[in-house]
Amino acid sequence: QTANATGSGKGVFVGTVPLTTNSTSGKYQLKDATRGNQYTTNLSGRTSGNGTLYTNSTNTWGNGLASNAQSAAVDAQYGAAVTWDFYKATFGRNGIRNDGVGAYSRVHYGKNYVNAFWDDSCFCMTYGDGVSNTHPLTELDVAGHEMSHGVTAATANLDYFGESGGLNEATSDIFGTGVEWYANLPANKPNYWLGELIDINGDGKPLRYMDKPSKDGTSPDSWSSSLGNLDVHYSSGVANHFFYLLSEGSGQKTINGYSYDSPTVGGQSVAGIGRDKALKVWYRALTTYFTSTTDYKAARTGTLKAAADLYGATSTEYKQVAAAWSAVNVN
Ligand code: ASN
Ligand code: ZN
Repeated sequence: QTANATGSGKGVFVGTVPLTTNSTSGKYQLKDATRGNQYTTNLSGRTSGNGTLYTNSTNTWGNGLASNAQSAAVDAQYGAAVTWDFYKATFGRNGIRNDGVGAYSRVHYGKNYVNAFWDDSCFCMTYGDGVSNTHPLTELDVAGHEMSHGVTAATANLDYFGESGGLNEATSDIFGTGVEWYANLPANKPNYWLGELIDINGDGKPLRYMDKPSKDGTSPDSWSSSLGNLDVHYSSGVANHFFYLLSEGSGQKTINGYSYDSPTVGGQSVAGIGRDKALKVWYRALTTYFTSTTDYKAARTGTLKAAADLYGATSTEYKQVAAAWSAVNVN
């Protein structure tokens, strides 16, 4: 006899959150039958295999410290749950493949592994424990980023190199950030930066900045003809910047306690249409117009078509999509 139960977890980054779990023969499993049976396993430092499903005698998980092996699992399981809810609530999408099937998460991958990744072949995401095995990569925007690679694979399937690769990466950053805003956790105030809590470079700084990608020291703020030569995690910056501008508009802003000063090409001004509409434009473009070989020029065309479908070809939304692309030199 298996039943849904409401537990409570304390993650490394999410703080204290509710978790839907399985109650079965006197114990609990970190598995969520209300969201496609998504579950989380412990790899205990291994780099292969499915890992061991987390079980517990009580329905209270983790203690917020990375030294407790359940804490990163709470982040991962909660991240998968909120990502599921974000796609459902924002786009009406029923899971990564829109088929109601959940993905699973594996934590404690390898030793001192400073990355996280999605793998379509296992339909799962995997998190390392970071430097000294004490900085797990389980932040919410990372979870949303990795799961969104699964959505891209199931839809436009953007090739993971050149400009299409940058658009693939940006899609994961855009929806990963969308997940963070959707969850709106006190322990993880939403913002337009990626990985701001995980200290991935050991300097306390975020991994990427959507408002001004060049703040990472490498990503360009606007398009040039050599963009496609960059690693996809840098060529993504131009689309991330487009998304920030379309959501919030150009100029100096303080949002939720975070300060942004987003540069634009030629001083092009952009009036933000709000994050929710910007997300819907990107999602419709991804699922309707983008293909494996879409480049930045085609992304402009595809998002304009999406905006015309959603809001009309004479709408403010349509005009601001055009303005935001022009502001990052995509014409
Ligand atoms: N964490 C990285 C990403 O999702 C892994 C990779 O390089 N593909 O982009
Ligand atoms: Zn990625």
